[in-house]
Amino acid sequence: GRVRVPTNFVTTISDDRGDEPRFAGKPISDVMEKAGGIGDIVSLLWFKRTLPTWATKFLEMVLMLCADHGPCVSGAHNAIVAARAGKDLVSCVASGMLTIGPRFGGAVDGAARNFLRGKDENIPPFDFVEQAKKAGIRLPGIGHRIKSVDNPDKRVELLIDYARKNFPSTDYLNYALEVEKITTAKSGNLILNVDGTIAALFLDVMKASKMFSPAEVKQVTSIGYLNGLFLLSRTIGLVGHALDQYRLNQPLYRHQQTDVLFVNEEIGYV
Ligand code: Q5B
Repeated sequence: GRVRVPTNFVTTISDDRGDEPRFAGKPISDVMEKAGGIGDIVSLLWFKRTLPTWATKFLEMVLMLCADHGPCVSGAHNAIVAARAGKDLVSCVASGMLTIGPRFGGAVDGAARNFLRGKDENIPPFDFVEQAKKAGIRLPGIGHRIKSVDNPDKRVELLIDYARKNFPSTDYLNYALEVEKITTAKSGNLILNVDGTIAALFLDVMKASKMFSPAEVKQVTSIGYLNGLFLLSRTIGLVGHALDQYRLNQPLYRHQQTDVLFVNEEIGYV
């Protein structure tokens, strides 16, 4: 029979060899005719399937709600400093993106893994919190620097409201909210944060859509899909912050010395 020449690359998401590009096997003219929005494109290129509209709309909500959170968060701050150092747009965005990680915006996958384990293994929320405490772990998806029980995060409220109205079930969200009851009893800022809410709700998407095998759920929560949602969304804000600084012709940033505690072993605090 015919033998394929060995290749150096394997790809499974897109193909540009025909008259028009294909996303997950579908010609883009077809995709454009049927797609309601960017959620359908994420669905095809990341998950290689057509998720139901209630799920693609959820993805779009995440992309819109997380696009920016002001100039003071790590990512925006870095992008602004880089822009003021005269760096090009790609460098500014990369500088901001590189701060996305387990403390900032990149806790989504970790939260999904934890809530998946907690809920599927029927770990009582109190024990779930205690186990993390004993292990000295900060629960991913829990806690916020400025948002709290008294200053709730509107993004979280909007996502929960949408899910309650449109998802067939919200078992993982319900579990995460039980965990939040335990953590907020300890401190008002230990709320289910935006990363944790996205995580719990994406677990609900996978369960309620019945389109993911247990092995796929494991893979989705382990290889970075969900942090990708925050990354994709926040890129919009990072571009915006860099352009804003160029537009305002802001000078090189230098941090105020008075805002630094200089510690020297010989002379002590100054
Ligand atoms: N404690 C977020 O901490 C933050 C605990 C905890 C158990 C926890 C912290 C954390 C997990 C990572 C996470 C996503 C660093 C956050 C985001 C996007 C954003 C950002 C924006 C945007 C805040 C004080 C005491 C200590 C800790 C305990 C804290 N967190 N215990 N589980 N998760 N969360 N990140 O306020 O006894 O005093 O030693 O790491 O989910 O990034 O807008 O800013 O859109 O840009 O700095 O929304 O929660 O508090 O670290 O000083 O801790 O609380 O053990 O206890 P803080 P810390 P103790 S959303």
